Amino acid sequence: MSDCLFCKIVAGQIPAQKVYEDELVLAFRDIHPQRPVHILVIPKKHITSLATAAADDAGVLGRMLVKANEIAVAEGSPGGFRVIINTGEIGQQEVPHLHMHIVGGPQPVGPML
Ligand code: D5M
Repeated sequence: MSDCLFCKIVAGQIPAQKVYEDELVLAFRDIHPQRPVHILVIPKKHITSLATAAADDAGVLGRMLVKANEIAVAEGSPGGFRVIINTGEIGQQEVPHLHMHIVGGPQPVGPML
């Protein structure tokens, strides 16, 4: 999608602090981190939200989850992390390109986000 912020990051038209990339997914640091570790993992193809994901998207959705621990450990959250996928208006999704937040880091424990 030409006017999608995260598609522009995938295309290299907007800079991002990339931390992981493969043929299906891209991970980069959130511009407004809520915790010491706050990474967004996105599908490279445009999927608007979890609500519009199709059965064909199972592979890329699985990749996002399977890579989460590796990314969290590499970014400094070896003791665990939280995964959040805000979806749609009720879910307070701001950017209409599916993304998974990984939040964690050396800070304590307690409600995150
Ligand atoms: O979260 C959308 C998230 O996207 C929010 O935490 C800020 C982040 N964001 C917005 N623009 C950028 C850029 N350019 N780089 C990195 N991170 C960005 P949501 O779940 O939609 O509320």
